[in-house]
Amino acid sequence: SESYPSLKRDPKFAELTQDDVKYFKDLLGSGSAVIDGLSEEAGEDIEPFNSDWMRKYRGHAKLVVKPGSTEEVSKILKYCNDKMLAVVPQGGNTGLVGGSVPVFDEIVINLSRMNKIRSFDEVSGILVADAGVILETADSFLAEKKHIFPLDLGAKGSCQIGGNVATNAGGLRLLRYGSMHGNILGIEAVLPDGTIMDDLSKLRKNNTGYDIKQLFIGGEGTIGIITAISILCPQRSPAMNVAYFGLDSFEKVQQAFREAKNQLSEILSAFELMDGRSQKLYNRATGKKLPLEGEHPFYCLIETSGSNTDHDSEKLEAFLEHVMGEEIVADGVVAQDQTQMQSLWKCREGVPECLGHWGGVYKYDLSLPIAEMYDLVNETRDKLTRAGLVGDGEEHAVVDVVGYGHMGDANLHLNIATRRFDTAVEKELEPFVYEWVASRNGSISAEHGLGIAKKAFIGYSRSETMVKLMQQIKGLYDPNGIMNPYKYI
Ligand code: FAD
Ligand code: 2HG
Ligand code: ZN
Repeated sequence: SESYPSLKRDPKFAELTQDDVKYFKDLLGSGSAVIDGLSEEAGEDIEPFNSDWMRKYRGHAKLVVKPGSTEEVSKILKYCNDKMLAVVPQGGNTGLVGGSVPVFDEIVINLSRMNKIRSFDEVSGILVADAGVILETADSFLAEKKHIFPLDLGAKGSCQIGGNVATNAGGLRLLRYGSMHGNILGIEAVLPDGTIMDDLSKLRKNNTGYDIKQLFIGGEGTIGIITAISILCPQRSPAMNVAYFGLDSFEKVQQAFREAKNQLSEILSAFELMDGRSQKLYNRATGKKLPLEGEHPFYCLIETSGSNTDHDSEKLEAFLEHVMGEEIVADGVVAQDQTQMQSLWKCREGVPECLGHWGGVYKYDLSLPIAEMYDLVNETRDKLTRAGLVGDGEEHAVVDVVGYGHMGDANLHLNIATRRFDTAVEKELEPFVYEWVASRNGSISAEHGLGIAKKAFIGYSRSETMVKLMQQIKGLYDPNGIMNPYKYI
């Protein structure tokens, strides 16, 4: 691969032939369900499936298949397993660790045609849906039924619920609703040999042996393809409030977080962090005006959701009075309507996209002790500055170093916005960032997974014993190693 000169294609995998393509066309029809890169005219069409959201990782697949049913996924995998053809499961291709695109010529199995809601129970709140349903579509469907998908993230318009489960995505409301490991009640998946694993349970409680579906949650497509999920969806809160604050120090951000938990308690549904630099770059890249007039080193976005508007407003007002009175918060604004709510949220959700404005972004997604979270951003910025890499002119590779993320989950997103990917920058960043995180017993991947970007660094967060156990599981489910090779383990 161009991105990874040190990796070699594993010769145990077969190369795609015209006969293989014929098999898939016979199975799926000759329409758009098969993109045949062996034929000349498909050259352009196959490109989007070969490169990731950041345009950082590029593979060389010559075939994309889009199954329309679980049975078709089963037939595709069985064929590939028998022929030793390597595959990559692909959802909305919004993953941030290069896991959803091939490294060499792996066949892309794209789930976008499997996009049906199968059932919804208004009493239990349990949704059963195909893996390829877009997250926003699932949430809009649930909104009509006064329910909410217990996950929300900036890529909701493109990512798929199967991809969300495969990455165990965390997102903006984990603080309130918890992780996929708790909310997913059942999974239907296809194993590499074509076996359909029907574990699409709708039970909240089921202590009958190992909970095998958990291996698929965050499994990043390495042991099978998720074809459907069953998920517990909470009631949608009719009362929603969003507030955006400016704060003068990270100490004050922590105080505000404590106060929010204390005073807003069960109605608190998000507590997000954005540093001043991330907001400045958001403004520079999008031209959108920031919500507050003055400049502050830190900003927070707080969301509340509850069942009673008066009750929530009373709590929020008391909270605001307190944090402003005690000078924990320097300035703030509360959204007055739906449009304002969305534009406040955009200042947080829009950050990952705007940072790509100048060229490439180096992304680190870290779990850290909350008190030390921001020290890493300062130290990284100082290190790159000392190396002469940060500045306004074209000669400087780095535009700025910013920190933002899910404060409520102690999950920092350290992003280095650059004008170009540059080995001088990389040398300053790695292994520095990983060592820093490991020395504080943090995680080098809080929510995005390992994919290809982070796979070599698993040892900073997991012991040899844990990695060995993972390898054994991989070997058990995928003895031929055809599922998403070169990644994860
Ligand atoms: P893809 O990118 O297509 O795939 C991701 C991985 O899952 C790959 O390894 C792929 O092989 C595998 N996979 C996909 N579908 C299946 C399947 N059906 N069966 C088995 N394996 C499968 N993540 C967070 O955790 N929190 C955030 O707040 C967040 N915000 C984001 C904001 C933006 C703007 C972007 C671009 C990304 C963000 N992400 C976030 C990254 C996140 O991982 C993805 O957005 C999402 O969860 C991936 O879904 P997808 O359908 O795009 O999967
Ligand atoms: C977010 O929280 C996403 O916005 C993306 O997880 C973070 O791009 C990133 O580093
Ligand atoms: Zn995130």
